[in-house]
Amino acid sequence: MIGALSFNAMAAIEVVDPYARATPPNAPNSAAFMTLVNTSDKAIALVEASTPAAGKVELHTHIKKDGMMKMRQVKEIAIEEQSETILKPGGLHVMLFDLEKPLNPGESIALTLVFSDGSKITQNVPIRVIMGGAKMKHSNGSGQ
Ligand SMILES: [Cu+2]
Repeated sequence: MIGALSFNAMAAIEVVDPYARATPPNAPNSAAFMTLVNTSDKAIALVEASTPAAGKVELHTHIKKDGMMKMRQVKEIAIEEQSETILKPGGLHVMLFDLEKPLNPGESIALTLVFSDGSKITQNVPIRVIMGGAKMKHSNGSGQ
């Protein structure tokens, strides 16, 4: 029975219900969200993400500072063993800078996620309208 051994090596992380925020015509940035499920018995971290739809992709979180929610770049997003980490509006997210074109609801983008165990997942991420998050601002944007 050759071949059964390595099958699970790439499946330690499962990407559940991914989605990206739809943008108005001139918005340069957006974000992607999802639930990352770690089915393995060791902690794994999301360390990198990329998509052809954006010029630059970063991993971000929100922190509350002086009563204001601010975004901050993080080196990695940890997913503990036998656990899940939720990326959602107002929390952890995959930040998409310098969009190639507006993200239209009903379309999707290809998002590649790289994990600390060396595995890589490329996922089709549907674009959705997300209410209530339009006030997100970045201090390190291009200013346009
Ligand atoms: Cu962000």
